[in-house]
Amino acid sequence: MNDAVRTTCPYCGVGCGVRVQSAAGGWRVAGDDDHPANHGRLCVKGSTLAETVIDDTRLRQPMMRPHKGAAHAPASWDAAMARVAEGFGRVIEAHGPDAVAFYVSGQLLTEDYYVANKLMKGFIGSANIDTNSRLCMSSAVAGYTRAFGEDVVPVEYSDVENADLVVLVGSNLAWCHPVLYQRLSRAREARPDLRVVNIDPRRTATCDIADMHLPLAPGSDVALFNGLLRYLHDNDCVDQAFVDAHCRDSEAALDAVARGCDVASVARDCALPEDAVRAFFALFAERARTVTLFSQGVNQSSSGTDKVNAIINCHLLTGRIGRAGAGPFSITGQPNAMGGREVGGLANQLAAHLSLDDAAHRALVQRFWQSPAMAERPGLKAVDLFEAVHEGRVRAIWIMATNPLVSLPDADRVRAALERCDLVVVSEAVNDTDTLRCADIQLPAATWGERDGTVTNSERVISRQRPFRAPPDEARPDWWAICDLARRLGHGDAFDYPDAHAIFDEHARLSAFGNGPDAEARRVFDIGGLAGLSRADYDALEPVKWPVPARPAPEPSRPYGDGRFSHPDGRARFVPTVPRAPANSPSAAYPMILNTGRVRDQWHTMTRTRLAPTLASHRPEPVVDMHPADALAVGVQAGRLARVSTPWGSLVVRATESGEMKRGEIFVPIHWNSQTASDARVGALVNPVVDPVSGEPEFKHTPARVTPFEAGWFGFAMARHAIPVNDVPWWVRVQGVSFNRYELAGLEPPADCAQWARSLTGAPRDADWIDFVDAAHGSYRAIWLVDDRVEACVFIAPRADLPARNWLAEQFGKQRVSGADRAALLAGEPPRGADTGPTVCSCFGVGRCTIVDAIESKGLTSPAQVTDLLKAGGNCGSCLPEIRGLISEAVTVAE
Ligand SMILES: Nc1nc2c(c(=O)[nH]1)N[C@H]1C(S)=C(S)[C@@H](COP(=O)(O)OP(=O)(O)OC[C@H]3O[C@@H](n4cnc5c(=O)[nH]c(N)nc54)[C@H](O)[C@@H]3O)O[C@H]1N2
Ligand SMILES: Nc1nc2c(c(=O)[nH]1)N[C@H]1C(S)=C(S)[C@@H](COP(=O)(O)OP(=O)(O)OC[C@H]3O[C@@H](n4cnc5c(=O)[nH]c(N)nc54)[C@H](O)[C@@H]3O)O[C@H]1N2
Ligand code: SF4
Ligand SMILES: [Mo]
Repeated sequence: MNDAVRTTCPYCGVGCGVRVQSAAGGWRVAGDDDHPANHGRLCVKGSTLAETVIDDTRLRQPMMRPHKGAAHAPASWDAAMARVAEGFGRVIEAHGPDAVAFYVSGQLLTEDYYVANKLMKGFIGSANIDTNSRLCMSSAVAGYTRAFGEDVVPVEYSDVENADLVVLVGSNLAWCHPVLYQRLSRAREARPDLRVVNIDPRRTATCDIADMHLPLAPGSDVALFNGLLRYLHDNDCVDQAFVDAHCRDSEAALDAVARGCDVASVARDCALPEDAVRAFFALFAERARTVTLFSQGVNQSSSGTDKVNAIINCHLLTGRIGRAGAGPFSITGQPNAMGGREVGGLANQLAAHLSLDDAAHRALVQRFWQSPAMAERPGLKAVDLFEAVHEGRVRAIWIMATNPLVSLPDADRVRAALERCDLVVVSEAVNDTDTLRCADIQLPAATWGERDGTVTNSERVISRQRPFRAPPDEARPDWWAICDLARRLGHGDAFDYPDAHAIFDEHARLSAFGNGPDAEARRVFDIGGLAGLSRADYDALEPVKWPVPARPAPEPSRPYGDGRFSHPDGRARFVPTVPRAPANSPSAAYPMILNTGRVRDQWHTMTRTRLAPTLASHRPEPVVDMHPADALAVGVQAGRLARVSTPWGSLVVRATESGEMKRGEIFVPIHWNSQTASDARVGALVNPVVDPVSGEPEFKHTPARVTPFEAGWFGFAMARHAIPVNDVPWWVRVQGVSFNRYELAGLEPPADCAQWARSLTGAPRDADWIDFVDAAHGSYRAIWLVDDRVEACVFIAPRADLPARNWLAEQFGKQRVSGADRAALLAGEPPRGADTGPTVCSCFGVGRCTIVDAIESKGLTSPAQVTDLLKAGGNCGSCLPEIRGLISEAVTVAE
């Protein structure tokens, strides 16, 4: 790939390098062998990026509506920005700077993020800029800051590989950070002595490489790590020299765990067997090279910040920090979550790791920016921000690169808030999202493939995102639109950037301003060495890990490798932590605990991943996953529909029993929204309670109830064209290669199925329409052919067990269907052996039945043999846990 453009994947915080090249009719995306995060590897989401570069679904010009409820009409950028500036200006003048807000995203590039933050905090003079990172790792930011005096992640990917023990806490690494998971998995194969412990109430795919799984009671992590702290203390694992020289407040933290934190109490509080707790503690005690890698099971909790500090306390006590193979590692979710932290994107931060609470820091930044109006105090955190919009305290808001109507807790209240807000501006890449529907002004953003700038991944590696195509029509970079508002508000001089490079240069200079070993505002984040790059050097910038000070240290410096932390006295702080139960406990009315999170092949609110047919095949539908005994108790059957209700909202999805759930706990994925399903926006159900320190919502723990949804009929339709399903009571849309699939259900079956199906699919009267009414079973099947090619098919039945979709999908790939296929189509039964089953390996499209057949007929006993024979698992490896599961199922059956 000589002429390939080197850029980075727009999905997760692993931050893999990709190479993009034009190919027949589109693009070819491959892993970048030279990128330190992935060394050429990609997961299935990265590998299928080319499928998502589609102009049809893009927002391609600014749109405005004259008033709420009116239709959006195209506008010029000039007219749209004039209205944004007029609206913001009017509100600021009448109600002050705190009556306006930006709500931004860890999916902005650092350059976009920097100017948004500069405009709000230094020129509008308010700190009402918060980001979706509030929902993501703000607890980690708060925990690191309390402990170290600065938000610094002192771990890198090689530490995960070089550790002797990796403790995963609240992280489904196999699905959410697949390339790092593969690196860990290979390290474990190379060094069988490396141990992995997975701490998660669910038995996730990540358990595949875990030597030990602790399915603790939801929310009980502080109790577990407090117990560990006491155990380490009682069993002589204290690195006293380190604690004495580099820490403070160890006594207070140890005092806090002196009572009630013995193994027996911990086991009770975490609902774990005593032996398991003891075995984990002993493992941790004996292995000096320990990385504790944590994610949303820790952060998204009303005690998230304490969970983080309970973990860090154990690392400080044992001196396992600032050394190779050891440290507390908050893995970031979004591609530029780390860049957002650098520019101070949260409402309680200032740029360049400076503190908004510190007058000297504010003065420093004001000097650097030459700003007229610095924010004096922290702004509103995400949940409070939208509450303020609801109350009318914030009257104009600009939302960028995030979809809060889907991703915030109590999301219906967020919709109500936006509906009553004077001015809602939304910058989006696509032309339909729940949030965009509420916008008064829609601004078309350039997105991945078009944007130019930098991102920083979980291990602090800054990489370039480079464009390989022009933005469609009027789409423009976010930084450009922000600077345009700044100009219109009278701050043109400070926002006169010709390009992203100029912004990066200023960001790099600010990081070095007042910084240095003995400077007034010393901090680890320093990329002064990247200031003054020429445009050509910036364009050619290789991935680089910060800090990058102007005068580089002789050795690449590992944060806190010298034991000097960022607090003014150079010492890290132990933070005493006391376990707290989650905010709301299950009750008689809401007896279950609703946990929410991700599936392997979808990204957030699906605006990009929903376009890739390959990604739709692994988990095509939203589900509620539950324990079979709970399902039985509430009268819900796997494969049928269930209603999940909480005090905040409800949804209806198919029930499933993956075997991963404990009794009393249910799991619903976060991805589906009003564009992809009639009734599956789980954000509407989530309790809006937040952690008192970080303001991060408790997404993993809402009391809930599950009841059967008594559908009178089930069905599905597949069609080459989009069909209007909005009048069908329940539907889910799934993207196929050359068709759309709609799963359907309702209460009363249609009176005349044929007429209903024809009108649904839009088939003309004289269509080649073949159908079959099975009166005995109350089912109906129809196929519509155009020139012997399948145009659409519809199946309706009183039961949920409808024909296999995968085989039918293949018929859409054929130019002509044969006579035998026609008969099979109508029967809804594939010819024997033709059904490959639900997809397991998305990369090579290998189905469950194919794999099970091979395992059984060839007697395969390892995933490697399956890969050799069928390729499955041979690319990204994300499906290896499932393949291993199928092998062990086959063995169990054979036994
Ligand atoms: N495929 C995919 N990958 C992604 C994303 C995506 O949308 N799709 N999003 C990215 C983003 S932004 C993020 S933030 C990351 C998130 O990555 P992860 O945090 O790994 O993913 P989640 O599924 O949100 O939650 C992780 C686990 O926390 C567990 N958990 C729930 N409650 C508790 C608890 O009380 N204690 C403990 N110890 N565990 C608990 C859940 O059961 C779940 O398995 O993923 C990133 N990667
Ligand atoms: N229930 C529940 N809710 C959660 C979570 C959970 O675990 N459970 N996790 C939370 C977490 S960790 C996160 S990170 C959030 C994520 O939630 P969101 O940030 O709301 O999700 P995305 O779908 O990533 O939204 C990004 C939007 O930006 C648009 N976009 C893409 N590129 C660009 C661009 O260049 N410019 C602009 N202006 N727009 C662009 C996309 O089309 C998309 O609409 O969800 C949070 N919500
Ligand atoms: S692990 Fe997958 S989603 Fe994450 S950056 Fe790499 S290729 Fe992209
Ligand atoms: Mo996230």
